[in-house]
Amino acid sequence: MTRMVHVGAAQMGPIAPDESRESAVARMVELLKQAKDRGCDLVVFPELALTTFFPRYYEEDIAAMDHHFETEMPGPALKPLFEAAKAANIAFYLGYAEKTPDGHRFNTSVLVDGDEVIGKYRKVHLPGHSEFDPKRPWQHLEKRYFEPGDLGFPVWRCKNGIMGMAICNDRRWPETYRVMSLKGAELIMLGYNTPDVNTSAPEPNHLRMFHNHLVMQASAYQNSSFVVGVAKAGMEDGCMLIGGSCIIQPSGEIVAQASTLEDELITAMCDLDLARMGKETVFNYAKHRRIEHYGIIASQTGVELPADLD
Ligand code: ING
Repeated sequence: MTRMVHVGAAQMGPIAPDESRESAVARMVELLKQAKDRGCDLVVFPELALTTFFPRYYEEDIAAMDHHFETEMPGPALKPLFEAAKAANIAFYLGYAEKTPDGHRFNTSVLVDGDEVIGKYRKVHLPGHSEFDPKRPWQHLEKRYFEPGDLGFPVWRCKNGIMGMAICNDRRWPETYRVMSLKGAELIMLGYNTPDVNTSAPEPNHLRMFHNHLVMQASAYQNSSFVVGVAKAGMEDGCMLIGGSCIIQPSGEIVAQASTLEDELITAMCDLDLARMGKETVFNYAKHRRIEHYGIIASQTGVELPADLD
């Protein structure tokens, strides 16, 4: 029996700083309705899908950003989304800002199936900086508002497959996908908010989208899994965020890609057994990996020149 999953990538356009959660949720419910009409089984929403990308603003007291955080999942404003997904028998990925009861703040995603939260992930790779940087046109203060994720890279069974989650900058780090594919992941889903301009160093603009797809396509191939990348896109309070949401198959080919910078659903029928060929041949880890040579990947953080390098 083939294991087909009809996947939807629900890209969202800008969320204004003063836009309510109810408004963002209503937009997501509309995208879910479109997904239901197309027969989707799974829908992936963006990173921080309930609010504007608030790490672009500096606050001396980070508690001033607490209105952007969820203290429970689902909170009251989220109920329509959970109910619509359950009624449509659609599992979904939701990115949001999480504040735990003991006061820890994470950039988080949940995997929800049948209105149950079956999985939670907290963003490990936080880009940007923690203090105000006057040189930047916009701040990127994820290291100020969030702690690094403390859950590792878990995977879960969902819709007859083994699925994993990541968030935005995580997609640029090969370790993210490798840990999950070493646990059997066949589909890795992630949301992103990626400014169109690199505020940390001059970079030709075309590279933003090139790197966006490069890292997800290469990682889909090198880990023989589907990768679903979903943007919060468009001009948010004067800051342009790239689109380019896509569904990528284990060959590394993009099978569906968004064409707008707005709320847009793209879908693809994904045969999870397509991941099997790579896992059993070219990327048969058990047969081909030589871990005796990989040690410093996990034991060394930064670059250290070998002693014999003069
Ligand atoms: N955004 C960006 C991302 O990784 C970034 C930050 C962009 C870092 C480009 C490096 C280069 O897509 C988030 N939210 O991580």
